[in-house]
Amino acid sequence: MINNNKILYSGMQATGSLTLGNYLGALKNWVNLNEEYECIYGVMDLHSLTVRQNPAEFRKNARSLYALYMAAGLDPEKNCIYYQSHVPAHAQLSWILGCFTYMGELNRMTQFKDKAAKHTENINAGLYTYPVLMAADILLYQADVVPVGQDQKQHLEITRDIAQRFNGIYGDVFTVPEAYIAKAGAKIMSLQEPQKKMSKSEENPNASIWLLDDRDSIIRKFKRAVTDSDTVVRYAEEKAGISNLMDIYGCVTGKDSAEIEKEFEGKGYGEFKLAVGEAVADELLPLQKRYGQFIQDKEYLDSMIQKNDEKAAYYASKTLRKVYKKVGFTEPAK
Ligand code: ATP
Ligand code: LTN
Repeated sequence: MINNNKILYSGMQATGSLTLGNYLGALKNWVNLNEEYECIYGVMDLHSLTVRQNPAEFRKNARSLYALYMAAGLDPEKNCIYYQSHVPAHAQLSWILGCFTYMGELNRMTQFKDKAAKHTENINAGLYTYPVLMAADILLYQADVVPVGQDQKQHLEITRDIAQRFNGIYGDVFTVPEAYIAKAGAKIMSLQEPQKKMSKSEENPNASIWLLDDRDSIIRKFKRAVTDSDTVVRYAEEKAGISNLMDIYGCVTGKDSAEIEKEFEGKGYGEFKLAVGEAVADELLPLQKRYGQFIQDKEYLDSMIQKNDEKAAYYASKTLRKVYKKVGFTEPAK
């Protein structure tokens, strides 16, 4: 690639608005990684289509995601931020890799099982082959590392298996990527059902914090967060709600659980929840301000998208050409 830096690749689906889980588990940890890696981030709109989308809203969400990446601190001049659907090589490589993936492997994917259970009216083939497209995303760019939240670990494992299988047959074609899962914030749970992860596609408005929620809504949602009948702020498996709030507070303030327990010793849950709400609202305010500026600057946004789409397409086409050759496709007559 451009220099000798290692390649880092990640992305998010352009489905709905981002949650605090997406932010603390992924996006926040991506900032500054460009000092160490050549960073490439996709707006994963092909993946979004596995769930039915309203076209106008979908287009808006994808652009909003691009601006949120920027607002979180990813500079599009230093990070290649592009749209997955603008680079046809993703779909092309995905077909090929699908022929090197076993149904038995896909049957084991927990995300598929969860989403199939949630969308019983639309269990489509795309939902099933989702991990193959994700493998194509990563392998196209010869990524060394892929920063994601805990829930994506299984998809990284299947990507590695597919890459190793392919390399075993055709020689060293793909870099075998490593998952990079930050300890803090790797799994932020729902505020209403702390056994479930906080999710973008959540229907209960009190369960997720959206990055663009206003201060009052953020504080109100934390006040209503489900906890337990105890009164002590303490990190423990059986105290899922409080432990989740402690994780969130820790991510935002940089404090560990011992420090947090000490800070709220002798204080009730009410005071603790308010402190978490305020800390999160304070953390998100500058991001929200930057978002407001970026989303309005149509010209700059368009120019960055265009420039980075081209860059991504260039990298991707190199890998795809190699794969076409290795598998034995006939070159078109010149
Ligand atoms: P959906 O609810 O539509 O499935 P999602 O909220 O899981 O979406 P994705 O686009 O699938 O969002 O994920 C984007 C990134 O955010 C991934 O790296 C994922 O691991 C991370 N992530 C998602 N939810 C959480 C969470 N609750 N805690 C920590 N990280 C998360
Ligand atoms: N499945 C991912 C989004 C995603 C992704 C990727 C992440 C699609 N392709 C490639 C990292 C690398 C998710 O977060 N749900």
